[in-house]
Order: sequence, then C-alpha cells, then structure tokens
Amino acid sequence: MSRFSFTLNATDGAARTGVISTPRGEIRTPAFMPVGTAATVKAMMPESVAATGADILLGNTYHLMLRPTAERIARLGGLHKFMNWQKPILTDSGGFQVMSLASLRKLTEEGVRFSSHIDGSKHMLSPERSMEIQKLLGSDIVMCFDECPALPATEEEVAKSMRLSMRWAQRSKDAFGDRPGHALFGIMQGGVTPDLREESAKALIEIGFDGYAVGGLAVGEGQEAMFGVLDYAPGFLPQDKPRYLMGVGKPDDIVGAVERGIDMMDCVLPSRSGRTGQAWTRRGQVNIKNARHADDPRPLDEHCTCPACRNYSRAYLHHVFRAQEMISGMLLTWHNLHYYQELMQGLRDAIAAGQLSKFVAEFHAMRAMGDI
Ligand code: PRF
Ligand code: ZN
Repeated sequence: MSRFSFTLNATDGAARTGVISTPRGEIRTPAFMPVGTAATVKAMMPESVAATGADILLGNTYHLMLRPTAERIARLGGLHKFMNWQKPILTDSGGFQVMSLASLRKLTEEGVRFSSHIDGSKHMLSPERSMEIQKLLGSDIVMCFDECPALPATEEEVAKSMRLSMRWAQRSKDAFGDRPGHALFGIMQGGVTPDLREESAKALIEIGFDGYAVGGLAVGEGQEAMFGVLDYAPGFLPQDKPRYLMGVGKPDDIVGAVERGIDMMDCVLPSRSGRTGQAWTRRGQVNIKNARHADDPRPLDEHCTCPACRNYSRAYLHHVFRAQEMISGMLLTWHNLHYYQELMQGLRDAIAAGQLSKFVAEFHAMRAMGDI
C-alpha cells in the first residue's frame, strides 16, 4: 500500500509548492480544502466539487458524531463511500466545534463533556474518542484533539490551554497508533506569543507528526496580528512536513499565508457566502443582491470558466437570489469554489516559476480596481 508522503517541489521566499501523496490521490500544495461539514459541501454535487479543482475535502468529527454518528457511517462503508467522494478527506477533531457550537461544555484533563446543539443530548470527546471517531469515518488526514482558547484571553490562560493541548497531542498520537496510508497532524497553539508558539512547536516535533497545523488563529485577532504570528510560527515547524493553517480564510488571507510558508487551508467562506449572495472574484467581493445587477447582461466575471459565469448573466444570478431559488446557492458556491481553486493554482504556478511577488502584486492591483 502506498504511504502518506510530502514532496516539496519549489520554494519562493518562505512560500512552498509541492505534492502530498496519499493512497486516495495526490494533493497539490498550497491546497485549499472546501468544507464538507455534514458529509456534503452544501449546494454542490461531489463531482462538481472535484471539477472546481479540489483535491481534498474537510469533514467534521463534531457534526458527524452527533448525526448520523460515526458508527453508522462505518457500518455503511465509511465517509468516502457514504458521501460519494473518493479523493482524500481531512477531518477536524471536534474540540474547536464543541467550543463554538455545543452548550453546557465541561472541560477537564480527560476531555470535554457537552450537550448537542441539535437535540441537547449529552456526549464526551477526548483525544482517544476523537481518534476512534476519525478512524470510523475513514479519514485520510486525522487531526489531533486540541483546545483553541476563546479570545480575548490572558497570556497565562493561553499558556495553560496550549500545554493541555500538547498533553492531548501525545494522547492523540498514542491512540492513533500505526496506520499506514493515514496521517496524523499535530496542532500548534500559543496565541500571539512567540515563546508559547515555539514551546508548542517543540512539544509537537518531540512527539512527531506527519504534518503540523497552526491552530488558534483567525479567531478575532485580525489579519495584521495573524500575519504577525505567521511571520515566525511556520519557521518553528519542520521544512519537510506539510503546514496547515486551520479555518482561513478570505482570498487576501490565503495569499498572505501562502507567502509566509503555509501549505494547506480550509474555510467555509466560499461555500457559505455563496448561499448568502456573496461572490468572490479577481476584482474583490460582489454582492449579487444589489439592485445594480438587476439589468446587467454581463457574467459575474468574463474571464471565469465556471458554469455560473459561462452560462448566466448577473441579472439572472440577481433574480434567482431574490426569488430564493435553490440554483442561486448552487451557482454562486460553484463560482466561489472555482475562484478559490484558480487562486491556488495561480499561487502554485507562481511559486514554481519564482514569480510569487509579481503574482501577489497583480492580485492586489486587480482587487484595488473594484468590481466592474
Ligand atoms: N483547532 C482545531 N480546529 C480549528 C482551529 C483550531 O485551532 C481553528 C482556528 N482557526 C479552526 N479550526 N482543531
Ligand atoms: Zn465564475
């Protein structure tokens, strides 16, 4: 059986491009992972998600353990078969979602007890249970069980939480065991404090993982503070392993993160905003519900080759959004995911050609022009 591996093909400054190989296929990096929380990328057929250029999806332990349960998915042949997505899947470990969605949370050294946001039923997640669920799902890239402290928090609180996450990282690794072809990623915490980020990176490297995530960012600190951490934090991690920035972000966040050495990212933004009438284009953000589109025969972006732009006018997209037709979310999600994947391809090509600064300058110049 082929194993999990990462090959770095080129670098440009701190930025990198390469390929992650898994038994379910290759992931070109820098990679953007669409979010398929509840065993679906909302409003998209899996073959359409693949057509946008996605090599890998993100799934969620928290949502799937509650509904339809990991045990049921395992009985039905695993998450890939269940949702008809045969390429790689990365699953988040659940702690982050418990903290943002569940109620009556109780955090201890053992793990976290909580009530479901769906029906109030009581559940427990721990490093061991999270590893068990992610195995039942058949996830290709498993994330350690961690705690992402809610901000604002004192440095002392962030340090205490980070050290708990590092103990949980060791327990995650022990519970994960040896699973050829499946990868386990550690998650760095430590807020915006360089010493804590370094301590966290050292603890994870000592345990040893197949890849390393930068967690605890994009939680309200702002882009400047996030880039501040990304100026040094990737440098604490091994060169030869993938680096994943969790839950990021807007197109300009992605470009800035890639410039600073990030290889993988995920965000609900392109899919979620597609369902609320927001489109992302090379010229920035477009609100399709705005009345100025009502009579506009032009496509969202004349250079975009997605179905929404090839076959429909802004006037049509405006109309179906206003009329709350299902095709509205379908077309805008497709466009947004296509735009994100094209951005990633542009970044990969630019890094390979040693032209990243030129690409980034053009990216910002196009956005500064504003929508047509
Ligand atoms: N940890 C985990 N999942 C996450 C995060 C984290 O810190 C974040 C922070 N942006 C998003 N998703 N496990
Ligand atoms: Zn398009």
